[in-house]
Amino acid sequence: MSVKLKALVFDAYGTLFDVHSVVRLCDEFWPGQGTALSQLWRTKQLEYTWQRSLMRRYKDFSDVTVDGLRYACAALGLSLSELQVTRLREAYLSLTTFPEVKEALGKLSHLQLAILSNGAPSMLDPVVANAGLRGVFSAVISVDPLNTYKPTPDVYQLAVKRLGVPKNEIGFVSSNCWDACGAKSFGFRTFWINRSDAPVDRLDAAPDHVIRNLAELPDLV
Ligand code: LAC
Repeated sequence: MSVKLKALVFDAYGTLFDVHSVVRLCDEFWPGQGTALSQLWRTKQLEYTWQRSLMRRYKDFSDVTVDGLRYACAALGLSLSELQVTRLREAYLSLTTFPEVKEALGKLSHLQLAILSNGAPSMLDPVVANAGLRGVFSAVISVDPLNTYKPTPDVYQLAVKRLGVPKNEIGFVSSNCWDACGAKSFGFRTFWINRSDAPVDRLDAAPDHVIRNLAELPDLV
């Protein structure tokens, strides 16, 4: 029987906020290329967080995101103006939430709810506010003070410290399987939102629960 959870900590990008909601603007700039660009952009954005963490060359997530965009455009042969960089950087501040997010969070309000994200505070605060979620979370925690990225264990420890809740009473929710595995390896009870029916990452720290979307979460906690 699992310990009763006191808090739920959510990943931001891909879990609450749909990073691919930029596809429409990308398609406006480069017709027909939006989906391919958005996929490669996200892939490189994440790779750069892992590579920079290993290299100990932290740069904040807003700049890493732009680096991923520049790479993806170059790889796809798309010319990218500085105005387009600015527009797409801004688009990250008003990403849409997945359709079930607000209702699911409403059903979880008996728990302490928080966000723990790679995002810089200058990105997280606006995206949370623009989605109308400001009052929902007791803490919006960024990796930024640590100058490193997930899945470094120190990052997950930030949530323990900030919430004042022991790690075995914290549930961690992420659609990024490697993030759910990192959180499991650290000691959280983990919920992987497997939106695309993907296989589990082979990291010897499989998530405790695998669900299709956040609507399934309230029945499990
Ligand atoms: C985040 C990335 C992993 O929000 O999506 O931390």
